[in-house]
Order: sequence, then structure tokens, then C-alpha cells
Amino acid sequence: MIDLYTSPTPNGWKASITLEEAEIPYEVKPIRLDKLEQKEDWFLKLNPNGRIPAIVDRDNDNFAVFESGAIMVYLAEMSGKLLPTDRKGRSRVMQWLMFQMGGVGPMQGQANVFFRYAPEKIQYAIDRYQNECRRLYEVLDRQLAGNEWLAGDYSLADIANWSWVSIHEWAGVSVEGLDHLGRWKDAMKERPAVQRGRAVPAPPEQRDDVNAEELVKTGSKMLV
Ligand SMILES: N[C@@H](CCC(=O)N[C@@H](CS)C(=O)NCC(=O)O)C(=O)O
Repeated sequence: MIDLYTSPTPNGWKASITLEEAEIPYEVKPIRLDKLEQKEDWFLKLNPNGRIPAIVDRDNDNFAVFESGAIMVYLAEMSGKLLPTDRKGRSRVMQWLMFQMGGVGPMQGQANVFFRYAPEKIQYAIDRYQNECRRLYEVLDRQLAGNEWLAGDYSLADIANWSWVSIHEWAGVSVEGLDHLGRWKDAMKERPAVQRGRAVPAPPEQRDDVNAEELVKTGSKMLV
């Protein structure tokens, strides 16, 4: 049994969708980012970085894992799913997972900050992060032109990148003209496990902290 500490954000969905796809039993422990629960001492013992997601593997001496990419790999290895074991296959998935961790995630995160949360509108910063994000989406689109999934069979690579691409509008980044990305996005959305994982910690309509106004307030709070 895995305890998943999470919030309704792309990095959180990476973990919940992986759990769903890998069919690993888990219990959701919602973290209210707007209440800065992720900065409390008890949580910093699980994740010294003070961010979601984090997991605790109750059946492995309560072993705690932080960083969404590391969580995904831990869960894939635990289940034997979503990450091939041959060296080339594994490397292909890791390359596209790292592409998300080092590229799409940070760039789109900064696009969110400057486009949505920053108290001052700095056009240079907005353009820089939105353009870089669009460039990364174009890389994904080219990879998907000749491949059904990003790295061989359906894998962690698809879950990680999709979790961010799925909220491109919030970052103000267009996916216009990226037809292969669009086809892949739709295929991802059709997967029942993706739908279940995307609804964690709770479907948006059941929450009072995920409307646009509250998200901007929460995002602004995290900048201090
Ligand atoms: N590199 C980390 C990033 C985690 C992260 O930035 N999480 C955000 C939500 S998507 C968060 O917890 N923000 C709260 C804060 O900054 O205090 C990962 O991939 O797990």
C-alpha cells in the first residue's frame, strides 16, 4: 500500500496516473497548497523540498520518495509496468521522462508564474517561457509524427509529458497546428486510468480550491 501526498497539479497527476496505470493500491492524502501544508515540518520529513507529490511505501519500512520522476520510476519498478527492463528500451523512456522533468515541467511552470501569478507583468519573461514551452511541444509533436507513443510502448514518458501538456491553456501556450500532439493528447484522455488519476485528489467540481481565482491566489502565495 502506497500513501500518496498530492494536490490537483501536473506533478501530482504524474504520480496518481502512474499508480492507476500500474494498478498499485494507494491511499490519497490531499495536501492543501493554499494552506502551505507542503511547508509544514511533518511534510518536510517526507519531502525536504516542501512540494508535492511525495509517497510513502508502507510495505517497505515506510520508505518515502519525493520528486515526481523518481516516484514514477519507483512505482514502475515496483509493478514491473510502464518502464522496460532492457537497457535501450529503458533509456528511451528515461530520455523522454527527463525531457519533461528538465524541460516541459520547469518551462511551463515558469510560464504559469509570469503569465498568471506574478504581481508584475513582465512581457519579456512571459514570451520567453511561453515560446520555450511551445518549442518543446513541437519537439514532442515531431517525435509523435512517427510513433504512437513517445518512447516505444505506452510508458511513464507519456504520462509525465501529458500531465503538463493537458493544461497548456493555463500557461497560455497554444497547441495549434500540432496535429500529432493533438492525436496523442486525445488518446491519452481516453484511457480510463488516466481519467481516474487526473481526478485525484478529487474531481474539480468537488473542490473549492481549483477555480481560476483560487488557483491564482495559491500560485501567488507560493512565490513568497
Ligand atoms: N521537481 C518537483 C517539482 C514539484 C512541484 O513543483 N510541485 C508543485 C506543484 S506542481 C508544488 O508543490 N508547489 C508548491 C510550492 O511551491 O510550495 C517534482 O517533479 O516533483
